[in-house]
Amino acid sequence: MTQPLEYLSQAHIDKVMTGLLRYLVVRGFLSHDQTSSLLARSKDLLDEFTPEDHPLIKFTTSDKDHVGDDYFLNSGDKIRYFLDEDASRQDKAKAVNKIGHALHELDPVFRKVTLENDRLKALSQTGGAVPEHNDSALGFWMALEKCTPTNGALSFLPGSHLTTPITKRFVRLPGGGTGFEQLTAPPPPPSDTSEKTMQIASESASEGKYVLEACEPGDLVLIHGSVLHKSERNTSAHTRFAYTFHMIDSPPYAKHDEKNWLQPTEAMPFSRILDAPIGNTLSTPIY
Ligand SMILES: O=C(O)CCC(=O)C(=O)O
Repeated sequence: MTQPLEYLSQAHIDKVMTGLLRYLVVRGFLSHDQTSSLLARSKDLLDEFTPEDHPLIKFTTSDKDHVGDDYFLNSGDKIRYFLDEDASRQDKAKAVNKIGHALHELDPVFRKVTLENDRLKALSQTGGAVPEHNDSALGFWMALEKCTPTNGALSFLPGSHLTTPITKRFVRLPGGGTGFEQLTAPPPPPSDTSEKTMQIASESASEGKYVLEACEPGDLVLIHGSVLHKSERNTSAHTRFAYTFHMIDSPPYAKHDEKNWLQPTEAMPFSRILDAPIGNTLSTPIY
């Protein structure tokens, strides 16, 4: 760690790095004001959404996959609305599953807590804590409301980062649209992982017992790129707003593959949190 963080101790980091649960919850990472402003802005964005203009609703007779793919693939430098599978058009909060993908660039409130946030910069300098993987990304997930077992709190499969290597990737297909590409040789676990650790991880993952992580508004969850995680359907009467983004290594230290669905544009290149990588964390698969 390059500098002490008042909300995250080295002991806490060490516990995560040596345990089977490869994610890290930082309680109260966002201040009350930050959390409220993100939540209020999210609700404003929902209010601004006009379902009748959404291409997947407007062009009901056209090729839905094509329209949907274009709407998604060209959203990297825009603020767009992605609908739930069984979207009810009456209730926008229920119909919209996600708003993205350039909130952190285009929306001043989101920009402030993402790109102009000293706490986040300091956290990113926490060398070795939760580094990113070559083929995946380090997830930052922030609860904007209370997350409970019935409103879609995240859960994680202990040991899965060791036992379930990434075998496929979501790509832009040469003929247009998106699909999954099989990885021929997923990275093996590091040679210094002991047999005992592998055995414990494998037993734990095969039990399939996910650990649910209830969160309070403002809590941050850092998610290792290989750990299996999910959230169940929100069956409650309560919304569960969350803000999430991912970090990757950047040029000249790493090349962004042209097959990745998200592509920087000249008008909107990827923003940097750090000017230079933290030595040994760069593009190193960490298990
Ligand atoms: O918010 C969710 O339900 C899932 C988020 C997630 O999986 C992620 O940010 O990686």
